[in-house]
Amino acid sequence: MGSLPKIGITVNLNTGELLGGRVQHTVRTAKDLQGIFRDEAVRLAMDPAQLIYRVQSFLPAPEGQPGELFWGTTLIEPGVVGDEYFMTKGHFHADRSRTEYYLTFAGKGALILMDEDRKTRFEPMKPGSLHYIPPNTAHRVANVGESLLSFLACWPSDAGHDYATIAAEGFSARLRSIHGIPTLVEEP
Ligand code: PAN
Ligand code: ZN
Repeated sequence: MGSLPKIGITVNLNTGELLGGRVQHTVRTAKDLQGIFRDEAVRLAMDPAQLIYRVQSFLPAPEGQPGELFWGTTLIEPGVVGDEYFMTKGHFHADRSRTEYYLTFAGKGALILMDEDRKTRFEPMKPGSLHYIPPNTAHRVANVGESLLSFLACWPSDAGHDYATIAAEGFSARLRSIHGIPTLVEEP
């Protein structure tokens, strides 16, 4: 593999995939996403091993240590659970002041953002679109296209991940395919 940069990682510019020995891999299948989708019965009827998304990350310091930056590429399969697109769990950063960038490589997506007043909005994602996640903002990504969606994220090493708040309270709105159009629908 020619000459690698010192950290031993290259980015595939078509897909955003990270290549190199220090990349950590996380896989989320249907069985890992209990309570994430609106229609839990549909999720339970799916093959538990159905791949929903993968994360490839480069974490050059212990999580929680201040001053470093982390990189991670997320690859979300196309598909739906009922009328909801395959999507990430979503989280706030444990340190609410910490921000993040997402850069889309491939596919068609939606970055769903909810502030601490529970106001939810989304930004369309397409190859080349750069997104800023402000402080105090929960974030999750849905694949609204028919091919793999991939994006690269960069976030501070002391951001941390608070999944519990979303697990308990969810987002205030869900992105659903209504007549084939991605539409944010307020939760009752
Ligand atoms: C991303 C996310 C990644 C997976 O790297 O962690 O897209 O989403 P979940 O963590 O919600 O499962 C990021 O936002 N890091 O902070
Ligand atoms: Zn994040």
